[in-house]
Amino acid sequence: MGMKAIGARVQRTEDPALLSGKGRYLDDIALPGMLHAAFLRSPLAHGVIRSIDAAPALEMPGVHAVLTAKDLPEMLRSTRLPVMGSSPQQTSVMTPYALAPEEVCYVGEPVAIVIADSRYLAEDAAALIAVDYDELPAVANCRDAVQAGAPRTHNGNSSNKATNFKAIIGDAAAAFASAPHVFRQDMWQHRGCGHSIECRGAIAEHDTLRGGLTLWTSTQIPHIAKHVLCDLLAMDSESVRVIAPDVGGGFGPKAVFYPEELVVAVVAIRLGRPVKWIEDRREHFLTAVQERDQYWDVEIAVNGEGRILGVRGSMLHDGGAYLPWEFSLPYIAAVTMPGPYLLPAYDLDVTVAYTNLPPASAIRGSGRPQAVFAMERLLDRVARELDIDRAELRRRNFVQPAQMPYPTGLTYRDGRAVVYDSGDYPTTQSMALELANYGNFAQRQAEARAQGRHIGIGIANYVEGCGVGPYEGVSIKVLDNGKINLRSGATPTGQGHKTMLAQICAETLNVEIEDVIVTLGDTNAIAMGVGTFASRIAANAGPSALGAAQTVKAKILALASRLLETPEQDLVLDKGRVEVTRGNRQGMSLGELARRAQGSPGVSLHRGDTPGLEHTSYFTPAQATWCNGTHVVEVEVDIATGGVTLLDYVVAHDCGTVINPLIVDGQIQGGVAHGIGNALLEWMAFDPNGQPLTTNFGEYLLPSSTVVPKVRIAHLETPSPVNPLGAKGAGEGGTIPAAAAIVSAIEHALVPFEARLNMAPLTPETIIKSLRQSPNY
Ligand code: MCN
Repeated sequence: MGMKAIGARVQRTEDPALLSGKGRYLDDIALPGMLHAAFLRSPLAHGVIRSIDAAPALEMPGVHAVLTAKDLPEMLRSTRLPVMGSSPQQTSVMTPYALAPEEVCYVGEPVAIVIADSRYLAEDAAALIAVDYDELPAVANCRDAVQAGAPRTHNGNSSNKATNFKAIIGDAAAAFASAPHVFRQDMWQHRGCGHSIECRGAIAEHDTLRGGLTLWTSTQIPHIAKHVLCDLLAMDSESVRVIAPDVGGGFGPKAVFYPEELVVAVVAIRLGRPVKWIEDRREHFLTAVQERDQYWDVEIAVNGEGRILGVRGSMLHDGGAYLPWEFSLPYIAAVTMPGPYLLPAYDLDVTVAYTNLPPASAIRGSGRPQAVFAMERLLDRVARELDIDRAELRRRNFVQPAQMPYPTGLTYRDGRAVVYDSGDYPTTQSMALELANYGNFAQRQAEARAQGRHIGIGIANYVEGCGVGPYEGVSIKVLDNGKINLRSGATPTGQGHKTMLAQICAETLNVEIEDVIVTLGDTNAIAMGVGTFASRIAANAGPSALGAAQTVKAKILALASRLLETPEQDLVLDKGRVEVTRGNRQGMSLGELARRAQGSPGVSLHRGDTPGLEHTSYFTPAQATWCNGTHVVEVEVDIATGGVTLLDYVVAHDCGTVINPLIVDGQIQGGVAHGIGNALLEWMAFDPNGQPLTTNFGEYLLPSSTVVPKVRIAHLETPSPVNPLGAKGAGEGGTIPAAAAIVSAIEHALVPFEARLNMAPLTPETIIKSLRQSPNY
């Protein structure tokens, strides 16, 4: 009998080691002769470097080198880092140099690296380097950046606008001209960071005999990192190996290859000794990518029943000083805005502005939380103005399951149509409402109000184009001892990929999950890989694991059939053995078969056979697959303090075939925690000169266990037709609509005060400020 592992609540096999201190994170790695690095960083948000005097640092005992931009190889002095996933030549936007050669464009930009016997010495020496800057005016807000006469964020740039584009469906002007109701709203979400437990870090070792470079880095994208290193160091791909050891969280910021990773590699090659750099939390606040600053000014046109006729307006995106993933975030936001709703007309004008703030790139959700916030806040406005229940209004506007696959009318940047592959949005919402007891909330609210308590309920729906290509691969090999080796470019940062991939392999080959040995996050493990972001691993590596395991199974059965002189249909693969189902059930173990498949010296293999029981499969999806969900949240607002308590949090979620419900539940719970931070707490503040004001966890608040409720989760499984597993993504759906749902709930709690809340995070001060505008307060 086959074992059922796909869909089972399998405990994560990686956890016992990680939870008992046996994980191997970057800082656990110590190499013989290893030196330590510290970076000297710009104290200015914008300035020109006049001179650097590193002599006092170099004179310090224990200091081995100080490198500034002019000490780097010529290529790195003149070449900016590539946009992720492209080659350097394709870079059309501002990206950083390895070390700032002349101009610094945000506080924290690396200016020099010091290498010493210890990190302590390196830090002390860095403090001795004298840099003479000419300070230039800084732009600390994207709204300021696009004003006429604003100072330039980068010398030589003719404009602070990085790009301007439109997202268009149908004829918005016509839709608005004849619309019975039009409501306009501006909205804003503020900057935060990912704040994984483990900050960034890199160790580089140059093997002087082999000429090879190994970079251990706390990254989500080892294969992309390898490409960048090969390009910028002019090394061939056989000479560079990138390894992500255990990674203590990524959340987006580790899906960028940073200058520090490159510079650490350069010095390791230069000095012929391994070099380690571990980012501290303050550096993480200053220099890891951040996002969410977007200003939306949009209006919605609806008919008398609240059916959407069109949405139009503008969005301004803060790109920060550099754009490591070019315009991905604002594009994703623009394409996500229609959500699960029928939107006949749409005209969004998007501007991306540079500022003198840390570079903006994906944080869990990647532009989608802002778009969902904009759409859901507009719908709440319509519901209020037309006095329609918020859930009912949404129900009237859903794309229906029978309309799938549904082309939204939008296109991606490469011209391909945006098509929702599958999903049942009305059912997802109904499941959430039922679980949340939405039907009798009015009664509960009335009772609470009678007691002087202000409770409210909020709803938000989302769709997410996830599982994007181009591919992710999986190699599966039967080892001589019968165990199975699985290798992939998937690079977990907490998602449980080892368990998930082992489940698929174990079910297909009918072996125990523990017998699948998984190697991930190492460019030597598999030739090609892409990495972990965009909730793409389940939908890319998952089908690859299935494909590779199915091919290996076919090889096993074909070989066993020949060796056992039995037709394949009379064989069964079970518990690591192939057995004949009839007679004396003779058979062979997988280990014996693996050895036979490798052949013997001098003996020809069977004609047409390839040696070994192994196969590599790269699944290449034809398009993104679209997961969806509904969040319903209940809050209580203390109108004296502006404090918000989350009383209940419900998520109904559809990520297609759920490979491991335990992991998906964990992903949703963690994602919601992240969304709660975005909704209520996480505020990366800068002064008007671009100086960061929140650089520790006393100033920048993360949600703790006392804030985050246990999320109650319902699963709907609408399998995706895009991949043979039917899987869609689950890694970001917890975060994407959270701020929209929570702000909706707070506004609902404050209906007696007619509070209008259109930004996140909503701090107690903001809530009180809004309440004070009410004559009822
Ligand atoms: N899964 C499943 N069935 C599905 C979909 C997913 O069982 N149909 C499970 C799989 O086990 C998979 C996990 O959920 O390992 C997440 O899968 P997927 O949605 O494909 O997301 P990725 O593996 O590509 O992970 C990336 C995603 C992103 S973009 C961010 S940001 C994020 C996240 O995952 N960062 C995380 N989850 C995180 N979780 C932790 N603990 N730490 C982070 O840094």
